[in-house]
Amino acid sequence: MPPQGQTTTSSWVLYENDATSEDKSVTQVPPSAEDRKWIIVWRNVILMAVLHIGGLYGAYLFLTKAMWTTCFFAVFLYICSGLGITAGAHRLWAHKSYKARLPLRILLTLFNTIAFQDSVIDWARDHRMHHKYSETDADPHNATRGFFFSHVGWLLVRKHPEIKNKGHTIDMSDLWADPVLRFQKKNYLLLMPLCCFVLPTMIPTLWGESLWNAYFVCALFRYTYVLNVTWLVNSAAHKWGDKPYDKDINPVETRPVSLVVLGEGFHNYHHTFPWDYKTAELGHYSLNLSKLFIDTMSLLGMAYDLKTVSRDVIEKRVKRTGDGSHYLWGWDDKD
Ligand code: ST9
Ligand code: ZN
Ligand code: ZN
Repeated sequence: MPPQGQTTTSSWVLYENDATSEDKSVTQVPPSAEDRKWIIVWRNVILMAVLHIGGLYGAYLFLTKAMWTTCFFAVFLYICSGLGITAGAHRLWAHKSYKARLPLRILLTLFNTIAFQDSVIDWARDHRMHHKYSETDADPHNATRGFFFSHVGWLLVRKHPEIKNKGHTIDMSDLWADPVLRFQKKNYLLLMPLCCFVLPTMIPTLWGESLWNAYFVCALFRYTYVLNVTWLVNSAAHKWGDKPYDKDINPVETRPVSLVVLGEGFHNYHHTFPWDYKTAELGHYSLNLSKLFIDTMSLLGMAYDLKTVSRDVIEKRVKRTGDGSHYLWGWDDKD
């Protein structure tokens, strides 16, 4: 059952197809200037350090010693677990930018558990806070606290009290209503180690790989890699790039990031129109594998009610708040 305080209604518009709503009142709270306390959680610091050392060693084995089938499997797990975050936790559950039938919800929950970024319900709660209170103390990875904090530092310290103070304004009742997500959350401490570490280590032994190589390549390297590219959306994509849709916010468009995060690097667009299932205006498949996945699922009848934004609405917004880098001002309309 949802914990108390998680079922309040709110008027936020982050996942509704409310293309006319450009009410920024909820996102324009000025960043707090107070000095923030860093209450370091040493257990997390040590685990992250050990994970990254193991991940780097796994990268070395990936490049030098592992069987090609093992490397292929690691890339396969990267794509699957990545989709569990992009097409699952992010576009389906945090933003409700499309709807999914039960088999797809089960598949995406499995993929999401391989990614080990905590349960979908916890992930989506933080992410809804990130959009609603963007770049303030109530944003869990507030990018105004610097690159390191928004990348990984926020997972190494206690959360700012504002997150807990304002947390009750986020309605999570829709996700608590999904039995698949309730099952994942309830059994997370059993399912996550199995999906993220144990099975990725066991499966490559079927084609003769050593447990050692399989563990470091398919579990530690693949997991560390996916974590870091995901975190780039919070750090780099809030820092370096163009702002064709809204020059008054920090999120930017970054194609290099988009390539490795399966289409999630068009972050200025995404923060301007969060309910678009493409998380990008154009959504060319080469830079947006998640869109290819959702479109394929839609053809198979597994995904439906895909939300998007009309070109007219985008153009008006670009002209009103863009920084002038949009192709409407001469940029070549190609990916
Ligand atoms: C990870 C997540 O890495 C990464 C997320 C990235 C998001 C990116 C988004 C960008 C867009 C999408 C792009 C995708 C691209 C993907 C590409 C793939 C190829 N609202 O947390 P606690 C309250 S996870 C409301 O313990 P502490 C609540 O009452 C990595 N309330 O705070 C809560 O209790 P409960 C693996 C909230 O003690 C209570 O506070 N995981 C909210 O300060 C306590 O919460 C880890 O490393 C909220 N948002 O601890 C675990 N939040 O939960 C790391 C909290 O019972 N985390 N409350 O309701 C931790 O250890 C701890 O959370 C902590 C803070 C130490 C960081
Ligand atoms: Zn963001
Ligand atoms: Zn989002």
